[in-house]
Amino acid sequence: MPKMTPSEAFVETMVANEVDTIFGIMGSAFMDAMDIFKPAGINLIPVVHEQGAAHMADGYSRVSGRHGVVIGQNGPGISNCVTAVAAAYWAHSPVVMITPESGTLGMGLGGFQEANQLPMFQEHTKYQGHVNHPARMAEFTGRCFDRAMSEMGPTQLNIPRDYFYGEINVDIPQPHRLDRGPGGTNSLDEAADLIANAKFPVIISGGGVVMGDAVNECIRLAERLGAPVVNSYLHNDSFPASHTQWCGPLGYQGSKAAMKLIAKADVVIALGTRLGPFGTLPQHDMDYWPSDAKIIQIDADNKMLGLVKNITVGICGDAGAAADALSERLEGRTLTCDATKDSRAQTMADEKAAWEKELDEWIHETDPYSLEMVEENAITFKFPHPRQVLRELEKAMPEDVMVSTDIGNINSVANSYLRFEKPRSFFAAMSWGNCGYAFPTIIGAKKAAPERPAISYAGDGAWAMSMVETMTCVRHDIPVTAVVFHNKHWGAEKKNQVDFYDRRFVAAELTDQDFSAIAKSMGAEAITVTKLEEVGPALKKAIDMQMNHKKTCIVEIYCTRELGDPFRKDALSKPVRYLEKYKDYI
Ligand SMILES: Cc1ncc(C[n+]2csc(CCOP(=O)(O)OP(=O)(O)O)c2C)c(N)n1
Ligand SMILES: [Mg+2]
Repeated sequence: MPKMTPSEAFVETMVANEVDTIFGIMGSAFMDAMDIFKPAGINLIPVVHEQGAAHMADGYSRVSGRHGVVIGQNGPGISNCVTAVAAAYWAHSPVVMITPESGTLGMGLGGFQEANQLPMFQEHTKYQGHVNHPARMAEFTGRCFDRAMSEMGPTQLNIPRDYFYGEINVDIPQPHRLDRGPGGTNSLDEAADLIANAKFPVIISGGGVVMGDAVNECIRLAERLGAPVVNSYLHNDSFPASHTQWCGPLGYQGSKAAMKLIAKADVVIALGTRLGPFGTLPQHDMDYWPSDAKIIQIDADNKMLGLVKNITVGICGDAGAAADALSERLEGRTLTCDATKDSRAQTMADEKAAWEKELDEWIHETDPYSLEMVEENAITFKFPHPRQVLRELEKAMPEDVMVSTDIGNINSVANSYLRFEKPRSFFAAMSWGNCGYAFPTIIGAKKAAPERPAISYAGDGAWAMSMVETMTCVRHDIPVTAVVFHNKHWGAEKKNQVDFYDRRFVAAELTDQDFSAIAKSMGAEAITVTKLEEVGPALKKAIDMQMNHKKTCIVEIYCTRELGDPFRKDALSKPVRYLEKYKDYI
């Protein structure tokens, strides 16, 4: 076994895992290893804030399917990453969070930047490797990289800073990757029989189809059945939008066509989706989930089978291999639904056309508060309506685009207007739902796929949380396009104050900052948009800057202050007060 230092063992194990990019901010805790990143072929991209680094690692791995790697200084550098690692967890991204820790000889004495770093990430990682002896550096490093892939989520590699030093004899472990299969024969046979007897089967194409590169297999199964395919919540890139059987996304601000069609299902094939609770809640005042339907759920993680929804058959398998195994079992068989293929195709086309028409006509929100905002705007600024802006952006999207969206009212409404032709194109904060997600994530995505146009969406509140990473784009030549919806309030949460708290606005207003000027001062380009007809040309110009001149451009779009349906209608209720002091607050 060759002699080396633990730093060398750590770096060589990353090399064995083909790591060439790490996001983070330097620190003394890992400087001995950092010193040899360059000769190892590893580029450490210094960011502005470590949360941005972990989001970048998430975006990087969501586009490429490779590991996203983050590193920071022990204590505060590491705690800055927690929010973003949680987002990566819910996106199932193979992010490896490297957390150098205080030295073993001082731990527990309350020294500088000392923290117990494993509990911080306990809930947001699939595996935590703690290097408990310098001789085991390569072993734990390798295991963190293996488990991030096999467990489909972030892992943490915790390294006491004194363990980078010394002399060890070690063989660098080679990566182990799982060879996944279609799932058990019995469950596949049972599922095929259910499908064969289904009258109105519907497929939900989920994140597993994206991550498993299984779109073609999903198409094959869908075409054999002539079944509608709906995207699971925020996985709008899991089926090509141009396909006649694509019916749009379920969930918050999703497609009414998708919801109406799945409501008719007698058999649902949930392919690569955990059927997360938020993603199947009633929307548009429709309780569309087909409670009497038989559900076939396919997930690579057995723990997701039947967790949220009652299922009839659970298949623990790879989305692509399972879809193919089902298609093979259906080959040459006459299916009950064959007889109605044409009429079902017509139903699908009709529902899709009705939803498109509704979207085209749905220019602005029509609740009393929004109407007041619209009226006020008509005599003051004359800014465009968010829905119209989103439609114009949709029309101006370049081919092969990657889009990330933030958390906010306009970003959520965007769900209806974001359609994709290929997987690994749409990145949202998933179930974690943190503001400040979209911009750093698209920077990581762009780093992994520089040949693809990259666009982030954010509201003015969320933008301000994350805009400092504009400097990362400028400093390190990672050109992206950032769309900022400027409506001068924390709209999404304010909507709850409109609906439930009698418009008693607390902490909801944002005063008007000049985000274009701020962006320019960070070295980026900026376009300010105040009229609808400027939206499309502004996006196109910004994409031209990104693709042909390697320039980051912020497209700041002023919008009316109207607000679409709120996020958590399901979880809020009208206030009740018992104390005299608060009696009017109902
Ligand atoms: C980190 C974080 N803080 C707070 C929230 C709660 N929250 C959800 S949406 C929202 C408002 C977002 O405002 P903005 O970005 O301006 O978008 P808008 O809703 O106005 O379109 C807030 C505060 C959150 N989701 N994440
Ligand atoms: Mg806002």
